[in-house]
Amino acid sequence: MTMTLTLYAHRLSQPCRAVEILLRELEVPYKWHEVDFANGQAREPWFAEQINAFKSIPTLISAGDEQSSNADFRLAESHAILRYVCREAGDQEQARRWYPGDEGPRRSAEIDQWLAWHHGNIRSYDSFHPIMNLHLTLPMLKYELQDTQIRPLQEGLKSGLAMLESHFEGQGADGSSPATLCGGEHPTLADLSTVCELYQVVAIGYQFKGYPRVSQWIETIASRPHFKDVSAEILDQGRTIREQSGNYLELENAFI
Ligand SMILES: N[C@@H](CCC(=O)N[C@@H](CS)C(=O)NCC(=O)O)C(=O)O
Repeated sequence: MTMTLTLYAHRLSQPCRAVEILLRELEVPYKWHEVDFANGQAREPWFAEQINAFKSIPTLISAGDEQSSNADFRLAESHAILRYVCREAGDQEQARRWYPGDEGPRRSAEIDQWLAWHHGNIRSYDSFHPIMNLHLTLPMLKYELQDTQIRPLQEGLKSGLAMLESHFEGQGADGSSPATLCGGEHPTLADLSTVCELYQVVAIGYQFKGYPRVSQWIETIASRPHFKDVSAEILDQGRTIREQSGNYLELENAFI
């Protein structure tokens, strides 16, 4: 990749972290532009007009080539960005491990399948932002909101975790050797995207006690280079919530 890339993102956003970790893994140079999405910056008119009409981060912009008057190339949706980065990265040997593209149509299709499942399942039950709201609300409302807003998400997440656990069990992962979603030692985009999502829950201090293979898989992916650096802010945010939460979050027993 010889063009200049700019990543519009924020490190408290799961899809943004997945893209940034991949850029670093593949040693693709990029400029960083932080978008204060929590304060509504992605919803401002200039953002929709100049950056991304979907009003979301991450957005990746490849600067156009002035000499041939090519326009900038703007791409939204993390899964599309992840695949694009793999297709364009200079180090194709490494990139194909994450996503083989035309070199491995079946493996790529399987990765696509898990990415789609991640968006429709694991991500829909992400409880980080509701827990953040809970953290900021009045103490008298915390227990009530925990029941009405957090528990239903956790129940939904449990069926996804059970699916993953039995998938790994079927692959023969015995809890001592690392497993990946599509088999083989090297993780793919599917592992990266899904683990970045689950890691938000781990950052708060939740333990997936009933899902040992899933826990091991998360730990394996999270111990790769760059993962913890890019996750430092979500870990800080999670720690603050945990330290000030008292016992109402049931960190040890929510996922048994
Ligand atoms: N499907 C999108 C989801 C992106 C997304 O939800 N981004 C959130 C941050 S995590 C966002 O941009 N929120 C801005 C807003 O709601 O104003 C992707 O994978 O890129």
